[in-house]
Amino acid sequence: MSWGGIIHAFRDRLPLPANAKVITLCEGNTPLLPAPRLVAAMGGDFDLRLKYEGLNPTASFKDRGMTMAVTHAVAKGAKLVICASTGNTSASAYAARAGISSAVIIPAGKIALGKLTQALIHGAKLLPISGNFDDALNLIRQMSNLKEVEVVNSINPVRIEGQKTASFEILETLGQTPDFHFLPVGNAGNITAYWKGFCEAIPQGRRPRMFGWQAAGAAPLVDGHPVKDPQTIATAIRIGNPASGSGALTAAKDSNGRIDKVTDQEILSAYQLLAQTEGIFVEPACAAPVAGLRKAIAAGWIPKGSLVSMTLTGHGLKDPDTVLSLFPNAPSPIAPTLDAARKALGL
Ligand code: AN7
Repeated sequence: MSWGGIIHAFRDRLPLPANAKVITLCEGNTPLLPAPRLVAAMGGDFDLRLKYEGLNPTASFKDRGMTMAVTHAVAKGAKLVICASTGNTSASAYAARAGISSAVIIPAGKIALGKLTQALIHGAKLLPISGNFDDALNLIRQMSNLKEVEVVNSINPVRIEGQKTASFEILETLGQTPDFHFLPVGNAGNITAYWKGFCEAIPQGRRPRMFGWQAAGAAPLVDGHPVKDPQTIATAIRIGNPASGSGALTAAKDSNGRIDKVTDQEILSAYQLLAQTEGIFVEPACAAPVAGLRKAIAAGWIPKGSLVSMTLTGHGLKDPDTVLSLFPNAPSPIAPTLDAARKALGL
């Protein structure tokens, strides 16, 4: 049977207005890929499965929450949806699908190129601010009382409801409970959602230990206080005061997991290792849990034979500039001859 999106698949587990017209791009049902070469390269000895959320319609996990948020907004009669975003929040695509308007508040100059192009092509009104994501979210909170607009940030609880469906899919695909679940943490909506999903699907008994990863320059939950001027190459998680921070801390505490941090250098190294050992291209934020896994292996936290699942939240094509910064010297042209090709390839 063809896949009809997460609302269609999990309607009995999602709060929806009766008779709501479902706004969907058939998000969800993303692959859960084994990654033995990555584990071996890191010196581990366990089974790793990667939930590749970059294969959603707008190329990030945000689509799961946005089908819910825009379906609700349309049911309420909203004509304009608005959100603050580090770029992935896919409101513009779902608003276009619904035939309503969208506006996106973004930190000026700190949005990955691919994300900017998506918002532009879907016709969103872009409001760059001279500030960071936390400032954008503050502004959104002030706008949430305007009656003309529906706020579709993750402070909107139906977003979390949609995102929890990834946990359902992981459990269904595996047919068993992973020992650990790894994922990046920015505004902390996703880890909150995954934990909700695992708790709902497994009301009693063993659940995965949740290991969430922040970037070292933007690690308020690890450092124990908001970070005023968060800095990291992983722009998607450049967030100093996460709206769902308490949800992340609860997930870590209740699952006997942890929230930890990795440096930009560790992120960039894991980003390349994942691409080169497994053929999976992600944006830098998604490499935070990959770098975290390396740290966890080195620390001896992952027992031999464990089953580890990990969310790769967004596709690498979102952020071509980061790749180009790692490979600044494009090769110069050679003559189109066998000799020249052999020489260039060292054959
Ligand atoms: C690829 O787009 O916050 O911890 O506004 O795009 O749920 O915030 C993006 C977040 C991880 C962090 N990976 O998830 C936004 C935005 C990617 C992301 C996160 C984001 P949360």
